[in-house]
Amino acid sequence: MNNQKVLVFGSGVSGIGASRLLEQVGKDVILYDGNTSLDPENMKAQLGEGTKVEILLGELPEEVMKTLDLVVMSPGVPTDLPVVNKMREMGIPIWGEIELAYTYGKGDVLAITGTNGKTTTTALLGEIMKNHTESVFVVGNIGNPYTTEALNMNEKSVAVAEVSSFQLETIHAFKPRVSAILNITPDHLNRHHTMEAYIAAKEDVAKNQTEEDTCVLNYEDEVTRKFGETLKAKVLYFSSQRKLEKGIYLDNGNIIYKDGEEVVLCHVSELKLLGTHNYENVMAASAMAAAYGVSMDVIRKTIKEFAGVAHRIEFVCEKNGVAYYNDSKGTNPDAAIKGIQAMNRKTYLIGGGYDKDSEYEEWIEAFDGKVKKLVLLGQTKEKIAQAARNVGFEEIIMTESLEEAVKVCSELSEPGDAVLLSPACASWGMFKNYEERGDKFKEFVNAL
Ligand code: UMA
Repeated sequence: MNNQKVLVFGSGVSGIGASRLLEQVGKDVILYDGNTSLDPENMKAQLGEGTKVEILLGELPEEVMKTLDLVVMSPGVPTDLPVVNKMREMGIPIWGEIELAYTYGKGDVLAITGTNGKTTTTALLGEIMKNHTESVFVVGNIGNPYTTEALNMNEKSVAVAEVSSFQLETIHAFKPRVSAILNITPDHLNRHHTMEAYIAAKEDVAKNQTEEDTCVLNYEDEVTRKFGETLKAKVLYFSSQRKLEKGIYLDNGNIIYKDGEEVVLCHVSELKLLGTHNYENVMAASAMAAAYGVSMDVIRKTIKEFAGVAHRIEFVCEKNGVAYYNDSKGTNPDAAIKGIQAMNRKTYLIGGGYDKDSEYEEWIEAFDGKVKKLVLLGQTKEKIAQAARNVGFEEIIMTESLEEAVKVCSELSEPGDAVLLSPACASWGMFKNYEERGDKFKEFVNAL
């Protein structure tokens, strides 16, 4: 890359990572952010001691634009802002942080995109790869910017990258050895404007892949299934609904990999992850690993051990035959519906918290006979109790704290039951954030 003067647009974790990388490879860097209330000193501190990165806030003057050889966009900055269009018209190349990291990173890339399940699949594939080889980096939308790790990679490294549609809008040469699109349903339409544009951004994950690469796709998603027919890369489908001629699928609860002969990876009851959406994530990660050449033994061992991403239907432990799950990330009724749907045992459900003006009836209707007691706490407990009665659910216990809720559940539950924290509410008022709430829950459970 010969470009000398580079503007990094956006000063969040992504912009900081990109600026540091660029500075390390000898570029003149301007870190730019539209938000004038940011503190430049704080930004300098994040960039590290002795940084020469110039900081610019507010309007971006045209005189500055004229000096630029390259712009590196943060994912959250829309690519059709007037100022970005202007720079494009001036002929300045516009890259995303993924393109930048890919340019300087070494080794192979395994990239995961999709509307739902990206983070779990990325984390699981990261674990599989760590059990397969030494130098593995789990990066991207998952929260660890790819740019932060790029210069630590060598020829034998593997980057397992979660890539969002925002990040894919600004790739050019980015070419994963193995890619996956898990599913595509409407999301982020305020940014992409149309479903077509959103789909196109996701599909770009495979645009530079060639015959020696593989793209893993969901056979049960019409969009991704059809996309597979257009690809140069090898395609490996996964399906939770039917047997496939070639690929990975669920058959009577068994996860089967078929490339010629059928290999049983495991039965879903051997997994710690729960719910069909998670079985799909397991299949996608396994298919990607298999396509990369990881042995079935390593895949099998890792998928059975994987307890999920922290706070998302995370398996905590089993005590006295009762399985405890932490779904503190279930901060709204929609997310909490996924939590209860994933349970395959009778469940003591802990809910309630900060009031975000949500309605709870739909959540309670999704209990589907599985909830033995709804154990409530926090500001919303009366409101949820009322919603429950409105839809004919009366099995309610009121508590004063999370600790008390855990205690009540442990006393009432019997072997074979589950206890699930999936509050359908934010944690504020009782905890700093959902992470702290989930960590406390785990602490109370482990202390039982
Ligand atoms: N900014 C401007 N002008 C604008 C918009 C934003 O100057 O018009 C500035 C803001 O003032 C702010 C900065 O841009 O200072 C924020 O940049 P950012 O939104 O790209 O946020 P980062 O902190 O850099 O985090 C980004 C991803 N954020 C988004 O895509 C919104 C993170 O994904 C990602 O983990 C991180 O890079 C590392 O790669 C988060 C996310 O919400 C988790 N992703 C979406 C999702 O998962 O649904 C796509």
